[in-house]
Amino acid sequence: MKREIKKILIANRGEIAIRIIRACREMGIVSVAVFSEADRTSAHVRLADEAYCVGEAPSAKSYLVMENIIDAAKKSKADAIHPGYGFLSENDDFAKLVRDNGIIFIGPSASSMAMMGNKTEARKLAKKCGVSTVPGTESGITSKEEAMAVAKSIGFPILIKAAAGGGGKGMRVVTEESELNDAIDRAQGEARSAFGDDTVYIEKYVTQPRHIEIQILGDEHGNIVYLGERECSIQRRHQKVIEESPSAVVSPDMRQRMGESAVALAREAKYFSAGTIEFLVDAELNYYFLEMNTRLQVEHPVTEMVTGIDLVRQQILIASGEKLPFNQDDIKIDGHAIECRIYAEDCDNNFAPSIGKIEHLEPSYGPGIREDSGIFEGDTIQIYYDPMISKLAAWGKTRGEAIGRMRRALREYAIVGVETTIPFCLFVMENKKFIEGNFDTGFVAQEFSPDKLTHKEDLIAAVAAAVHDYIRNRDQKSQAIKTSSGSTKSNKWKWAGRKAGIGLD
Ligand code: MV4
Repeated sequence: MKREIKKILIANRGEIAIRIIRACREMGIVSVAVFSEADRTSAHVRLADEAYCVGEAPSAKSYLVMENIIDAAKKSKADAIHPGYGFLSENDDFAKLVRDNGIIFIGPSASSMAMMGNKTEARKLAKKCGVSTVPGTESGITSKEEAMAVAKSIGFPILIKAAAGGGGKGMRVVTEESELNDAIDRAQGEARSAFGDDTVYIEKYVTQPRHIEIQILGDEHGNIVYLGERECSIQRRHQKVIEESPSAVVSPDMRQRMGESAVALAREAKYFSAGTIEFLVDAELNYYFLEMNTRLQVEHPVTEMVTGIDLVRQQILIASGEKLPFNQDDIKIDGHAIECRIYAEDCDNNFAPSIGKIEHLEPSYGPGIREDSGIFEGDTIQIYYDPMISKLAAWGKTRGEAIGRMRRALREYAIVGVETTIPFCLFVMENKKFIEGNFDTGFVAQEFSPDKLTHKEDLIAAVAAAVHDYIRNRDQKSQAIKTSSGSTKSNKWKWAGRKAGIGLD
């Protein structure tokens, strides 16, 4: 069935709202923003064609209030709602409510979302269609005796997970028998308070895994394709920081096997729209189904850069009832893309949120660089929402070229007013293990400490040295500038001086 989409309400904020507005504009579709009282002057509101206030600053009183979003869609006469990621994007009740109100939901069916939202149901579905899962319980555990029997048969260490969870919430590693009962009580308590459902299940604990996920696209006519993988192992406390495509360890054969597993699972769930199937990959490159995300993901740009396919445009076309315009054979992976998430956090101070006004903003451009930003100079970063303010991505013909471009772009980037994770991203891009492709989800814990960051004190000392030498040398037309330690590091110190607005030529 063909449905015409002329106007889309975007039930989100920040960079992803802007990403969707851009797709709308390219397709001749009118965009409608929603905003909380704290976001009245935010970038997504300024870029949309129309905007409606949906409530007070806290998300629970605005972006998460389904009725307010529906009201705004009706007032604006939007044909469709795009939920972005986070907020209501994986809420099957919301998808149903949208459709019950005669509005197109740009995403999968409510039943696919509900199926994948329950982690034990998703695991069962994976097993049913022959996709490997980590050894463990079939469903939620019903007694401690059952849990002990399963744990003994698969062997410690094991991991207790919440059936309603995902993203690491309510997880507990158990290394020996004596800890099991206590760990179950705690995991159930955590699951109850976080999700209102204390069902927990058990899996064998895979040590030092990689997190690799497959992007899929499906239409409402049963066509499903995979668009390669994304390597997402560089995480900090279950928060992804760097993603890339392709993964340094995935061969064409492994990509095909993982891709076909992902498509089999999506087919079983009668899935349409964009979706992601997450896998754990062990040291021997065995892969195990972890969970499925039924939304557009933060890291979708790296897939777009290596496939040339606009995922948001495809989501919109799929929602209007169109068939996918390509098949599996048409999809080719070209080159390599890396994304760095820029958070307004202080990586020198345990990644504490950094709020305040963006006094000065100097983004990076140039060959192979894409930025999906949610902020403009003069904007204020507030406490209410996710601290991710922008995503910087680099494409290269090879992984090495992409890393080189990313390093250059991170060094060019200047944000004054809030602290950001740019120095952390630069640390990763300069790390030997990262460059070799030799890392897993333990990377940040094992490799990172704040003393490995290029220190702000270094920059201040550099500026001081540059000023000193500038004054001393201004009549001598000297190009080389001496540092306080006496070594000649012309470019670096000149660069530091320029960053501080001091001309040195
Ligand atoms: C695991 C695991 C090891 N073994 N499951 C964390 C988030 C959630 N989606 C699943 N997670 C894990 N599940 C088994 N059986 C290790 C993790 C894990 C992890 C996974 C992906 C990325 C980062 C991670 C960091 C710590 C633990």
